[in-house]
Amino acid sequence: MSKFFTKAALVIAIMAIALPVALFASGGGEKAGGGAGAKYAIVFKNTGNPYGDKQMGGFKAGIEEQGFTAILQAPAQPTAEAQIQILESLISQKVAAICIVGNDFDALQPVLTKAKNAGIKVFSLDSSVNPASRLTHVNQADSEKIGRTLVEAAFDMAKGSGDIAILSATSQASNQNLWIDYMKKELALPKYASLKLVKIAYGDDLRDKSVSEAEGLLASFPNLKVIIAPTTVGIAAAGKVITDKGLIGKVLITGLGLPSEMASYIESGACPYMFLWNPIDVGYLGAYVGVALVQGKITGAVGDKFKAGRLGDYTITKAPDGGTEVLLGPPFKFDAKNIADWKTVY
Ligand code: RAM
Repeated sequence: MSKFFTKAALVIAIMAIALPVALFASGGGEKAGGGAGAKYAIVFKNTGNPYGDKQMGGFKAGIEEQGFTAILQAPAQPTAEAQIQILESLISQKVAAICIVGNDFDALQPVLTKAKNAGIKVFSLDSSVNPASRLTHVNQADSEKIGRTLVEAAFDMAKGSGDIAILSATSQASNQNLWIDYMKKELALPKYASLKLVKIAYGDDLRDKSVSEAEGLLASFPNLKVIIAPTTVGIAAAGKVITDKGLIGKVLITGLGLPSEMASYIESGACPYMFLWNPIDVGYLGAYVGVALVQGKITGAVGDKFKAGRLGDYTITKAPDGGTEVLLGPPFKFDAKNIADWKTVY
C-alpha cells in the first residue's frame, strides 16, 4: 500500500466510492445463482507465486469434480486496491461464491459487503478478511501453533541466544500478521530472554523485493543467527541469498516453504528444517466450503458439518478473531530426512 495513505484513510476512501454502489446493487440487483452453470471464484494475493498457483489449482479441481466452473484470479501486485478491481468484476459476472485470499483484513469490507448484498457467498482462505466480511475462513493450520512453532525452531537453531529476524510478506497480510503476533507472544516467555528479534522485514511476496530485504537484514545485522520467513516466497529468497553469499551454517533459515522450492536449501543445510501444509488441499477444501455454502448445506456457523470430497468430514469452529473457520489440519515438518519424498509433490 502507498506510504502516503494511512489505512484509515484508505478504508474511508473505498467506502465513499463503494457504499453508494453497494446500496444501489442491493436495491434491485439480480441474485447470484447456484445452478448447474454456477461459477466459483478464488482471488489470490498476487500472481507469480507458485504457492498461490497450487492453492488455486486445488480449488479448481474441487470445483470441477463437483460439476461447476472455477474462475482463478490474482492481481499483479499484492494490494487491497488491486483485489477490489477484480472483486468488482466478479460481482458483475454474478458468480455464486467468492473465495478471497485477503491482501488486507479490513479494507475489502465494502466490496465484499456489496458482493454479499448481490447474493454471492463470500468466504476467505489462507489470509483471512475480518469476520464481518466473510461467512467463514478456510485456515491451513492452527495459527497459534504455527507462530509458536517457528519461534521454537529459531531458538533451537540459534542454540538459545542471539539475534533473529523475520522476513514476512506484505505488512498488511493477515495470515502472516497473525502468525507474527503469536511469534511475539512466544518470544515474550522467559525461555527466550536471550533471543533478540532485531527486525521484521517485508518482501511483499515479490521475489526480487524479498531477496533485497534478505540482503538488507544481513548487511544491517552482521551477527544475525536465524531468519524466520513465514512465507514461501520469503523463505526461498532467504535461501538463495544465504547460499549466494556463502553463509550456509552461519545464518540459518526456517519458516514456511514449498518443498519443491526449498529442497536444495534443506539438503545443503541452509535451512535445517521448515514447515508447511499441502497448498493443493487448502484450495480443494475451499472448493467444498464454497459449494456447501451456495447449496445451503452450511451457513458458516460454529458446528456446521460437511464432507470435503477425498479429504473427508469437517466441522466449522470458532476462530481466534471472533469469526468462524475450518482447519485443514496440522502443519508438516520437512527436513533432510524426508525432503526427497516431498519435493516432487508440491
Ligand atoms: C506465501 C503466501 C501465502 C502463505 C504461504 C505460507 O506463499 O503469503 O499466503 O500461506 O506463503
